[in-house]
Amino acid sequence: LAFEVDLRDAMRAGQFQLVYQPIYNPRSGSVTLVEALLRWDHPQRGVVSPATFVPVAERTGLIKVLGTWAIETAVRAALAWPRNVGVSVNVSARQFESDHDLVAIVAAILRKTGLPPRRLTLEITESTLIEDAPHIIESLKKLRAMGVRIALDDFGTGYSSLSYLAKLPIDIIKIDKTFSHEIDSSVKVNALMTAITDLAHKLGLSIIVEGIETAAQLAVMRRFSLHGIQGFILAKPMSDEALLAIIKDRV
Ligand code: G
Ligand code: G
Ligand code: MN
Ligand code: NA
Repeated sequence: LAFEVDLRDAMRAGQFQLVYQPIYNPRSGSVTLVEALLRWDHPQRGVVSPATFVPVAERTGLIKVLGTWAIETAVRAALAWPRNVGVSVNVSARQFESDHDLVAIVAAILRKTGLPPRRLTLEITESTLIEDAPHIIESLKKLRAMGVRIALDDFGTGYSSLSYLAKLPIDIIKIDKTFSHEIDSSVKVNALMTAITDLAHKLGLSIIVEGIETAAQLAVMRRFSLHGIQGFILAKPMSDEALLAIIKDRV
């Protein structure tokens, strides 16, 4: 529990920050969307990954206040970007709990900052939706009605069938990095990519492929009709200043 106490103090001490990873349009090479990712700049431990502290924050419920901070900070950063560049923020299932009106929170952030709702995407994981909580589906519908886009993150790691996609209130599918990493070795992944992209186009969903690390993976992914590509070979998560420098001459 020392870690939990640490997290609360860290929030108060302003030790959390966001880094930003651009997502590129594979045809034009321009940046269309930017994923915001939490980092904890710990005075003793150094930079701590969200893979370590997000599960703790989820368990303790602190993810609600931390997640709201992340959405507001990302939205404020996006105000400085060109108007065709959106921002994408990860959200956890607990942020949809009934004592925490995420729809009202997002609406208030958009209202007070003036960011057009279309420029905000919220990423939810397949496992969050597979819990099939009707209240989460309801909230997603309200967010979409407001103009906010919803991305299904880590697609391919859960158990959802392709036909299940048709029922979800989503705009974007983010294909998990395990697909990118196996693409040059596996015929099966190729077949799956073909099936997923075909269906997504029929359903009117955009597709982003994440985790592209090598030139070979990039070349293979370019064969598919994608709306966004993301990965270390293109750009790593970076500070808002570094991102601004990139999008100024890439947009
Ligand atoms: O950035 P990195 O690869 O270390 O992220 C690890 C995990 O933490 C990923 O699953 C990512 O979605 C999650 N994560 C990063 N930033 C946030 C955030 O602001 N909110 C939530 N809920 N999860 C985040
Ligand atoms: O679960 P989610 O997709 O939100 O996780 C995003 C995480 O993936 C970020 O923490 C980011 O640091 C990481 N990431 C981004 N690009 C790459 C990549 O090319 N390879 C790997 N292994 N991780 C990546
Ligand atoms: Mn994500
Ligand atoms: Na993902």
